[in-house]
Amino acid sequence: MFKYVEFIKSIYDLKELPPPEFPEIAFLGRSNVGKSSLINAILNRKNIARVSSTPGFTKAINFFRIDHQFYLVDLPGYGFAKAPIELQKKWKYLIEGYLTAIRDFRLLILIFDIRRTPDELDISLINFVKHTKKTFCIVLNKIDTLSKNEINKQLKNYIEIFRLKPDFPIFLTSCKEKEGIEPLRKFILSKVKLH
Ligand SMILES: Nc1nc2c(ncn2[C@@H]2O[C@H](COP(=O)(O)OP(=O)(O)O)[C@@H](O)[C@H]2O)c(=O)[nH]1
Ligand SMILES: [Mg+2]
Repeated sequence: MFKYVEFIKSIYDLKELPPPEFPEIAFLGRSNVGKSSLINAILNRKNIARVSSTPGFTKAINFFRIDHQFYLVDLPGYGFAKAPIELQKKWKYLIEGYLTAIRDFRLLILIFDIRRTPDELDISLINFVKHTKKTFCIVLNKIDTLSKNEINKQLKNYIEIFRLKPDFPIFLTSCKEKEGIEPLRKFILSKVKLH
């Protein structure tokens, strides 16, 4: 369990990135997939990352430092249909800039709502992430909303559509029921401690 959580800063421009003094674990997902809820669940905090009932666009990258050991990086959500084109450009600039910057980068956690089947936007994101050669894993969240059969069907869909290898790390979680959180926490720790 992670004990000590410090908010470091919100950045709106790549010039403001904190020095790469700690290993970094980043979270990325479409708006409303439960990214904030997942960060809260992993840190066992009620509202470190703000949970919203209406999907909105945060344009900042938020840095938290966990146990004086690593940065948890909350990346802005994407795919919000009503986002103005300027904001979409800004998102691309921030994400691409961050993921290609020289950092002690350890893991990108890509979060999806398991009820949604990936579309072109998700596929292009995965292709971009593969292209950066960063280590990443996938979280299929909101499993409490589906039956066991439906969960397996969607799991298969994701593997097929994203062309993932059989041993690719995929985590099934419910932030609502606090299910599947511990394995993800352990995975994060294993990435932070390496090197
Ligand atoms: N049923 C269910 N709802 C969830 C789960 N995780 C998050 N939510 C809900 O999904 C909505 C968006 O969550 P939020 O964490 O703000 O998503 P974000 O936009 O990706 O940061 C909120 O209403 C959450 O309560 C989950 O595992 N199961
Ligand atoms: Mg959020």
